[in-house]
Amino acid sequence: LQYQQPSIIVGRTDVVTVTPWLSPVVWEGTFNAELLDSIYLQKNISIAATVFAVGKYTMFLKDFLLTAQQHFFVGFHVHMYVFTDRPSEVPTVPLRANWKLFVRMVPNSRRWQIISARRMEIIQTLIEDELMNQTDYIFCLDVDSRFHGRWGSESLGALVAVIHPGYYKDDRSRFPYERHASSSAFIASGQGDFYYCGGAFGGNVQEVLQLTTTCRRNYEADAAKGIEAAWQEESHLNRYMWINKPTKVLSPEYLWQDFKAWEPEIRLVRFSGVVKNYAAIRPN
Ligand code: UD2
Repeated sequence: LQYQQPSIIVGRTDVVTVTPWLSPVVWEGTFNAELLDSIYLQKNISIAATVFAVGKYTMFLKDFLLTAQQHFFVGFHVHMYVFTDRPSEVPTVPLRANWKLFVRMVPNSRRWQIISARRMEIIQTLIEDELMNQTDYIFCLDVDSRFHGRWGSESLGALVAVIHPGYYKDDRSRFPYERHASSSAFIASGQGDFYYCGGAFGGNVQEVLQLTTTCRRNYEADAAKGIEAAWQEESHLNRYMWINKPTKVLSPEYLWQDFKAWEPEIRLVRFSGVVKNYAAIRPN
């Protein structure tokens, strides 16, 4: 493979590309996609992805799946797991040769907070029952989103978190972490690293099993005491990622929001949340 000589002195200087604990932060312009693909394709890895479409959220599946076909791990073995209570509303989309799509039933709930938070438990069970020793990596994604650009092997790591597009320039005292000390998702003002998205995270299946098991246990322990963290499983994920530092951090290119104008450091939006009418689509 012929590729451009890497430089040790010339690179992006407008953004931080490594965390203080020495994990890479992935931005456009920091990696060679062809080189990375050639390394990972030789390993013959498989990637699972989970997406939940419960209730009216099935309306987002078509765009999500169609754009994933174009941009998500193109050339790799991808197993996409769709969890829904309305399997008849899962659209038929033409799949790439090395793609498989699995549709799994999950119950609906009267509260959207529970639908969102229970994803941790369901992903834990999926890994324990089916993916362990079968799949290498897993990414867990929000369905009300679409791909616009490459999301591929540059995102692979043991434990992968995405910087939330809404807070990455803020002081950590302003992050919407859970601030009540009674919750197991608590992070005090003056603590924490970044604010990470609940809508996209991943890693190898062993690490994501640890993450989902811990977040589920903490969420349920809180619920038994009548406590719900400010942003449900996203709060528990943030606490987990603060204690167990991600080994790879994806820039907000990996989960932008369509209502936000691009900032100067954003050269490419790869995946973004669509604008949605919460009142019309959530159960309450
Ligand atoms: C944020 C997070 C989301 C979650 C939530 C807190 C991002 C971009 N989004 O988004 O991941 O942490 O805060 O709970 O970081 N869902 C259904 N049916 C429903 C409701 C939810 O299928 O009726 C699923 C669906 O996959 C959706 C996800 O749960 O993408 C998150 O729900 P949301 O998109 O309504 O949450 P939102 O936008 O507040």
